[in-house]
Amino acid sequence: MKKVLVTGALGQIGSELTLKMREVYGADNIIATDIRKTDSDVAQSGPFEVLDVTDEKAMFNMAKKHEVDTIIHLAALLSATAEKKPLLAWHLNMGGLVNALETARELECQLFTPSSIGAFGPTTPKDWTPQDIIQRPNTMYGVNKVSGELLCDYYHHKFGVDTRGLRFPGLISYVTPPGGGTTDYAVEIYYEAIKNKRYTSYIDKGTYMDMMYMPDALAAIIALMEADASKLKHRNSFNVSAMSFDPEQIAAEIKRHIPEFVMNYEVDPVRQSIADSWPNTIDSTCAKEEWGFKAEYDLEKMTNDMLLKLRLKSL
Ligand code: AKB
Repeated sequence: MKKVLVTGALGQIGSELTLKMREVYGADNIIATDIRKTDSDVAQSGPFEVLDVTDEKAMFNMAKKHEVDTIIHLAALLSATAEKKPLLAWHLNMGGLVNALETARELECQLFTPSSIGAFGPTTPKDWTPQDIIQRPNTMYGVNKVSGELLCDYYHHKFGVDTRGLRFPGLISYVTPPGGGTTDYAVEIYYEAIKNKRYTSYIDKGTYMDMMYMPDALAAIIALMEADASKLKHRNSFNVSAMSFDPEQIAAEIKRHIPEFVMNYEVDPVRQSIADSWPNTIDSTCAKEEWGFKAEYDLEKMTNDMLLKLRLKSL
């Protein structure tokens, strides 16, 4: 049985992963932490502690106090916010990760941290982007993600830390909205479709990005962490994707359920240029071959579920 410390547990991934892992490993074995406390399910359904991931001693002491053997390090700024506040992003995204890696090294913990399609850049081949390929991102978030991937590999080779990671695409969920990401439009559109039957997209038509429904992302994290280490040729980080679409395609899918739905465009140059620097589609073959990655949801199945769950939530 695992004993896990989760950082950023109130964020988009953390708020669902914490609950899922409590189901799988037992509530008391998942120590949720975040920079603040709320009265959310995450804070109510098991141990919760306030933790600033940039405080190295506090992170080490927290992991030691709870005798954890696994760290899921999620606390980070997303791409659009990181572009607005690049130094804060460096400090939080890199400082937090180094502290998590040092804690994992000293306490011999397994460590997971997410990378992103943002780890690729404008010179990366855009279609079916392979696992191992040029990575020269031109955003602060991308620089953080590539550096993080390299650092995690370094801690594995140099110190034997069992580091594992996934290059996530845009994650879509009806539970906790993302904040400050480039792919957030693909979440907002569902909320607005239910509420106002219209959406103004800040990403232009024809801009393809990889996406994944949250249940597939949670299953992928757990499967990778449980995977037989001897089968892993890669570690940090695996390409994983479930679908790729542009704003027109997601709007068309929503229209099948809400025929009056209207899509408008007001392109945000900052987020558009980030999106333009990312792949159209990434190739998840290595994840499939090395640890059996499989996505259950495509655009149609995800849209059915998102709209159903958001309608139920709004009742
Ligand atoms: C973002 O848009 O910043 C994230 C990501 C793809 O890493 N959702």
